[in-house]
Amino acid sequence: MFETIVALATPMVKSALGIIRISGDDCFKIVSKIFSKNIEGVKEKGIHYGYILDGNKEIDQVVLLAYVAPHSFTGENSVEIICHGSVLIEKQIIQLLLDSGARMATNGEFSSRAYLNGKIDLVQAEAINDMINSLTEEAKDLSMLALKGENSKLFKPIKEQISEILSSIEVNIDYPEYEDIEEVSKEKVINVCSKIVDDLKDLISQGEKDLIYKEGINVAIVGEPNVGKSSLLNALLNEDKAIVTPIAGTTRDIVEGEYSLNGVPLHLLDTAGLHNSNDLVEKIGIDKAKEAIEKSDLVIFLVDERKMDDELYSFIKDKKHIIVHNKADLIKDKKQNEIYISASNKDIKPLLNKMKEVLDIGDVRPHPSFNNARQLALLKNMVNNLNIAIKDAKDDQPIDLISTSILIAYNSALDLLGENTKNDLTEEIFSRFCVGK
Ligand SMILES: Nc1nc2c(ncn2[C@@H]2O[C@H](COP(=O)(O)OP(=O)(O)O)[C@@H](O)[C@H]2O)c(=O)[nH]1
Ligand SMILES: [Mg+2]
Repeated sequence: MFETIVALATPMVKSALGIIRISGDDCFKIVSKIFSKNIEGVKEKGIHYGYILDGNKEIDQVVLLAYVAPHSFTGENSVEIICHGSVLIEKQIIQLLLDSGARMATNGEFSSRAYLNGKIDLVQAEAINDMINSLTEEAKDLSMLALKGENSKLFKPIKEQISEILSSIEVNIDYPEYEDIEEVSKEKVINVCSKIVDDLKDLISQGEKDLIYKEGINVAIVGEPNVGKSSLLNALLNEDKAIVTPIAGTTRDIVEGEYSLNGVPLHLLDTAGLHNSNDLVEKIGIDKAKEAIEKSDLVIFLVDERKMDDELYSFIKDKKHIIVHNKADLIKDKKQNEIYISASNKDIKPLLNKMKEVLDIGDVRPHPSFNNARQLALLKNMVNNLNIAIKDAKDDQPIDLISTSILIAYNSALDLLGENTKNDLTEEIFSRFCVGK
């Protein structure tokens, strides 16, 4: 029994059209109460044109899409009302639906229904959320593959292998008297589990690499006053976002910007030049610069034709960093293997190439990967437990002890795809979704 839920699927702002979604057992009955046509008996999905009514009063002229279970996103009877994009109309229609027996959907409840009704697995459900939150096209392409089920397809054979070795051990434990059942040797356990661990490790390293497409990287641009930090930010953003002047100490607050490096979102932080200052505002800016360095994953340490300040360098040398010489146009003696750019001339390619090298960013072709924290933690849990099983087998421990670790790994495999129905877990996942999705 699924209650009928309603939510606005589009943002609540003035727009050409708005979409209101309704799903649940009484969906058609409830909608019929406020629609100029009775759609209670529809047997096939269809488009209906008519009026939303409050008693006899016409509220809006709408197009209504009716989806008959199980052929809908949620797997239930569902309706999408396409109304005019007035906030007032949208609120009125939703209120009428609530008065007629529907209730407001919670975050991600439509996707959660799709999962509970077996339309998608948990990895696919997460992909929908990831897709909506993607910052770059590449990140979106990765999520699209997961949504299509490619990730799950990649993982299922691994899950099967864990299940097979586990069940062959358990048969041995449960029916030791049957002689025709082949005994599972510890050597076989070691071989099979080692192979699975290798496959899992490949998935983990790929997923961890792809995490950066979703989460992005904080890059702080750091250096003495006037080396051209703000000019570099502007060159990367291709706009005059930060103020550039020949006056040292121009940048006081942090100026931020987003740059897509082959699809990896870089959160750029242009900082105040680091030096000893007596100006209060500039001092605060310098403290903020230090904070930005702390939270950055990569520091671009900018120097110009002047001598590099070693004291300043010692401040960032333990972070992942790239030393870049700016104002290449003014530098005569260029050293080999050093990076020279000219920010004000937008000549920054050598820096982009170096960043790709340091961050290991190639030209990505979309490929299935498990790249969120939940998925990676479960894959690692499987590796840990299979490694325990391997070690126990090598130490000639009893087979039932070995099977305990494999069972834990198998449960994690089920959790990954959401086949282990634990509501607390799924509620937590879907709460991160938007309402209406
Ligand atoms: N010749 C030359 N001047 C530059 C270059 N990049 C920046 N500048 C100049 O250096 C000065 C300081 O630049 P700015 O970006 O404000 O430096 P910041 O204090 O590090 O943010 C400005 O006058 C810029 O026009 C460059 O590549 N070549
Ligand atoms: Mg500046």
